[in-house]
Amino acid sequence: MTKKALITGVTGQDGSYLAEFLLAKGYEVHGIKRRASLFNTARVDHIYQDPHVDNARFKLHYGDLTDTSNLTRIMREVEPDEVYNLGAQSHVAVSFEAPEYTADVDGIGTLRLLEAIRFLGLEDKTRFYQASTSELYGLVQEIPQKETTPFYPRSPYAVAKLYSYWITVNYREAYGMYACNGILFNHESPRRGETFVTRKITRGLANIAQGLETCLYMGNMDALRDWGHAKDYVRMQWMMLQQDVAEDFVIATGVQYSVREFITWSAAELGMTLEFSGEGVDEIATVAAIEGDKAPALKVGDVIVRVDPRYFRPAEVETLLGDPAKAKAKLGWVPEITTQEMCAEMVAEDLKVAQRHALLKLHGYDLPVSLENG
Ligand code: NDP
Ligand code: GDR
Repeated sequence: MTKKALITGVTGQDGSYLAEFLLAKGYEVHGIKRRASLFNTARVDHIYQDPHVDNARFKLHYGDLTDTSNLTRIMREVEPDEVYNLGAQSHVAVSFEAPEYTADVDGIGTLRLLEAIRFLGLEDKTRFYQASTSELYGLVQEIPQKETTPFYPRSPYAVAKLYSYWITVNYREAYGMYACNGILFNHESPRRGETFVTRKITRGLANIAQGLETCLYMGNMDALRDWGHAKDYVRMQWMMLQQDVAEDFVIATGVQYSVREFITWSAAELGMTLEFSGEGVDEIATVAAIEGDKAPALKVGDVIVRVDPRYFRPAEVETLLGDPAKAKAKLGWVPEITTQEMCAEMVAEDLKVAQRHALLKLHGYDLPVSLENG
């Protein structure tokens, strides 16, 4: 029997990799996408299947995590074997601007899905994965963080996700549902949203190298994160739903780096050596040396990174470092892609796009480069 999976957030970074992964495993994959005024399926267009042909295994449904009847109807239509709740307002800084919406989507949205499963009597059939997060640890109580480390959320996003974490545990305990949390540390890829720090850096520096932007404005460059590759992490999401007993797992690399280090590596991928000077809001990074031909728009002495306090958060999570020992011991999961390899892949992809834009610009077709920041 073909297994059916339902993915919320299928148009996002993880949703797109997970959909690919499950299709390759032979699943019928249903995804929930939001109505938007522009196309919002760029990350899944390559796996789109014409619904008019027979045996299409990738199906999209309009929906929203704020809409109970919509979620319940889709759940009834699909009767999935596995639900992956990846949909969220996932930007921590934005959650301070839109706390109520974030609580509704990232907190109550999870309850709506769990209740839909229960209401339809699917408790024994449908397994549920909740996209929990290292942000739950916030102001860290223990280093490194593992499944038993106490939570201390530091943003409306993290507080909403705390609700989702516990309601998932609660439905497992109260109703015997196969429901589990993956407590995932930061994971990135060339498909990462442009306003998360890694992608902001790789895209921004590639644009600067090609003369499409002049300076990258950053927030807290001292922040430390445990960054893995999204491809490795979606594999683990699936593995968590294949066990005999539902359990929660930390997924991380076990290594942490600073935002400044990520900037340094990204610049190096473009042939640049950077020199950081100044402190706090006056810190800058200057081009100290250039090799190769990836940064034709720059010369030694150019200042290409500055601090803009608007990117500081009202309450910051300074350091996160995960301990993935349980995932390794119980599931045999280890990440296959290192943080540096991931950085190189992201820079290479963003450079290709920047080079195309630069070429068009050279020939008089000046496409606007989106300067939306985050
Ligand atoms: P993205 O921001 O790339 O994707 C989020 C997805 O959720 C998008 O498809 C988005 O749709 C959708 N979405 C947003 N709001 C709603 C809503 N109201 N109703 C339905 N769908 C909605 O996130 P990631 O792929 O990076 O992360 C996936 C999940 O994992 C999220 O829940 C995130 O919080 C969590 N997480 C992520 C980590 C990471 O480092 N990436 C680490 C730990 C947890 P649209 O495309 O239309 O915007
Ligand atoms: P995070 O990711 O908040 O950890 O949440 P993000 O990449 O946004 O920030 C990581 C760290 O970098 C610092 N930072 C900046 N961040 C952004 N976005 N823009 C900047 O200019 C900037 N300068 C410094 C931040 O302050 C922070 O310390 C991500 C999301 O994917 C969540 O959904 C997920 O739950 C967690 O990772 C794990």
